[in-house]
Amino acid sequence: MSSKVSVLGLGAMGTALATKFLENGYQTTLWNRTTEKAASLVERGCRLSATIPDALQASDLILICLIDAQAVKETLSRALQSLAGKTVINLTNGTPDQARQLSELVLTHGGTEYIHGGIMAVPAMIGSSEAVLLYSGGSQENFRRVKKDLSILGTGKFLSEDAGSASLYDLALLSGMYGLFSGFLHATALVRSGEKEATATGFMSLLVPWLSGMIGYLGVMAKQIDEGNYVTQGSNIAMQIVAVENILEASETNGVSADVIHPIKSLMKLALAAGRENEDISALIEHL
Ligand code: FVH
Repeated sequence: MSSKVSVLGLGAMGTALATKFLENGYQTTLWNRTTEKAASLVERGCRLSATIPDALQASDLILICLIDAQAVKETLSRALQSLAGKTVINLTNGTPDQARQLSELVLTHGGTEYIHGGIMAVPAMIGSSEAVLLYSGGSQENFRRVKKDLSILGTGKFLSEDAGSASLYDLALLSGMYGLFSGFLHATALVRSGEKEATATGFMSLLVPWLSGMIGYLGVMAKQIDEGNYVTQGSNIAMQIVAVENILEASETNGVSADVIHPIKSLMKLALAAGRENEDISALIEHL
């Protein structure tokens, strides 16, 4: 366990991370491109580094949370000589390949460890057990050395020694979330377009139980996918495409964009062309 940490990046998330370390008694050193953002944390006891090398030299445990991988690369490239002996935890969203490239950059410049993290939480959740942080890269043995430090931020899950693994799962989980949000937005727009009095909050009493039921069905679909057996449970694709076409027609009539619905119709058409009319919607995975 370390008693010092340097946090690079003081956006909404970096600030939440630094706050938790400070509250847990760590000597917390900060660096941010825009130094003014550090003011309130410095008032509370954090140290502010004027340069990136200074921030790296202040601690052996380095947390990075910037907007994207390019910003991380640019930032580290200005302090490569200070990476030796450092354990770098990069919590910046990115692709698996970007994580692997950053891992190589850190390790070839003498870094002790590069661990990539995917934060499955919003800033207000940081520090609670509901905040799940996925980690990968380095060895499980080395992860154990920093596990206690990282537990301050939330529930940590080490996935694999491949630095890209945490990003893969992070992006996959976000993909699920954006699919859900897209459906919610379209459904709400459709209801509001057809009912003058309808409100988004009022619609929740129908939408939430419906989606909860459908979430329960994901387990059935997952089993079908794993077994490669898409025999319908009663809702075949030939029937479902008719409903999707009706959604598209009603949306057009009401002047609601159906941009988020069109892709599933395209996939259904591909599945039908492949003779899958009697299969379940899980079969669409074969066309992704
Ligand atoms: N906030 C959230 O809900 C999500 C939750 C899940 C994880 N994400 C990821 O966390 C990364 C940072 O997100 P953030 O919310 O802190 O983002 P911002 O508040 O926009 O802060 C961005 C920071 O990045 C710095 N920055 C931007 N460009 C550069 C650059 N070229 N060189 C150095 N630093 C750069 C920016 O600095 P400044 O604008 O204050 O000077 C902020 O520190 C992100 O990957 C999320 O996907 C958050």
